[in-house]
Amino acid sequence: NPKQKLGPQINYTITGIDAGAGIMGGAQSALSAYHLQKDNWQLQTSSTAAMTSTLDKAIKYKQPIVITGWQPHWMFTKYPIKFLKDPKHVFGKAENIHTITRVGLKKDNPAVYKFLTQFHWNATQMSQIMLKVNAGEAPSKAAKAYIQAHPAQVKQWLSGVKAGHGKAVKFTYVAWDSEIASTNLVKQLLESKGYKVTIQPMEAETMWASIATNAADASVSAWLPTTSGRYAKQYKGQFVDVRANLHGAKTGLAVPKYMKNINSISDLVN
Ligand code: PBE
Repeated sequence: NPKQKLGPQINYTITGIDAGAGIMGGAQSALSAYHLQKDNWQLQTSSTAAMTSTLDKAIKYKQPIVITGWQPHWMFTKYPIKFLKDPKHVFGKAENIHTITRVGLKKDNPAVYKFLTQFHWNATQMSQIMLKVNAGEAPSKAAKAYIQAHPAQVKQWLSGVKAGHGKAVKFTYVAWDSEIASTNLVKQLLESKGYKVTIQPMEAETMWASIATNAADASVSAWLPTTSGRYAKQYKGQFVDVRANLHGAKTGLAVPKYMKNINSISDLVN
């Protein structure tokens, strides 16, 4: 019933993900910036898997739901959902996914560093791996298939990159769907040049710490400037921000498109 107030229908609850995610900090800031706390709106901590499963059920029964949503992610392909407008820019304006390395990598491994300065793609391309992995395919297999299907792009990425002859490279990442796709692709690309690549999933905070302390060489999973902004600030000078490898990422609150009267975070107040 669209005339009914939204809050009571969903217990004033925004369905979120893991507490360590930057988007949860954004959602918490949104609660205060849009004065949602006076109505007792709250942010529920869970996991990406639990959130998307709750979303799946809500959509199935056409029930209202408010989630923490982001792109690139298959939730926007699989479900008819929309971002809520964020006129106060609590979730930032432009967000990109960056490649970062430890400070000494450029000197120790110029070829891999060169490759990292050349590696970039877009959300549509990333989705080709992400959707297959969501459908149950092994990330390494999906990454290999991407490489086979995009020879010209692969040639550019690897242009002038010297062979590794077994040299070890260690990537760290957070096991978000987008980063599972990009990190596995980078692994396959560098392995095709003869590098011995390990990829290690960890919490966001640990990922940044391991780059800053030289425990890992690089990561392609830094969402900046807003989502992981606090880590970039904390470790300023202790990592190298190589480049944005994907432009046009976005985080925010999202709802199913059938919630026609809810288009902005400020609409949650009524
Ligand atoms: N995410 C996916 C992450 C960055 C990538 C939006 C869940 C976060 O909020 O930290």
